[in-house]
Amino acid sequence: MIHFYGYFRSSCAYRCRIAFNLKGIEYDFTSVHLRRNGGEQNAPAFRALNPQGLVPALKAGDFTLNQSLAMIEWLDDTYPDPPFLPADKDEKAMVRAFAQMIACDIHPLQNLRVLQYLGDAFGADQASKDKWCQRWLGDGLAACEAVVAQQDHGGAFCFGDAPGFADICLVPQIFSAYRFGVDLTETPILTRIYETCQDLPAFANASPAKQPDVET
Ligand SMILES: N[C@@H](CCC(=O)N[C@@H](CS)C(=O)NCC(=O)O)C(=O)O
Repeated sequence: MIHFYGYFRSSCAYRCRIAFNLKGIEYDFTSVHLRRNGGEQNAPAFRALNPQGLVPALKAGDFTLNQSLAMIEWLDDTYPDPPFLPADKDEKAMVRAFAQMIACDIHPLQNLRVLQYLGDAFGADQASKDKWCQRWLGDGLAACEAVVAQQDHGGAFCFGDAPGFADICLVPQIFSAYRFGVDLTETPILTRIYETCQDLPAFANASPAKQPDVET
């Protein structure tokens, strides 16, 4: 049985929950509270699992893994059906590039430790932090919209007619964008894909509100 360490509000954990659900894989879950006691992700026991002190992390027998994109690809390799990536090498690279736009270039700027540091080191209040997120998420998602628009878009999802790696990364990022008050009027394709995904149980059941550790 796979053991998954996450947190209801973590968008990287949200990606993995969608991936588990799409594959129909059950897992044991431990909640790592990112704010309690200075952040449980910083406790030595969790750092032994992931020295970065970030969720998610995964354990399968003696095998441990961090980094949500690596985890999603590991799941895809371990349980190939349904596939998350196209077979064609060029298309596969494009989907990975899209996922990395979100995971490498957008998400890190909204991360809890970054926002905490803006407050601690520069005195940024909540309104300033929201403005920071709106700036970087807005810019990043505008670029994602342009990439998806280049697909000559008739498909229901980012790259075609089945949900995959790109959609797994997109949905939590749009969720965060709503949370931080990002103006999404200029990203109609992405928001349409987000809404389409909400109708699928694999995505809907992965939402933060449905997790056992949710807090209101
Ligand atoms: N690139 C990593 C990022 C992981 C990450 O930043 N996780 C966030 C939650 S989404 C976290 O644990 N933040 C805790 C902190 O900032 O202290 C991944 O994709 O797994």
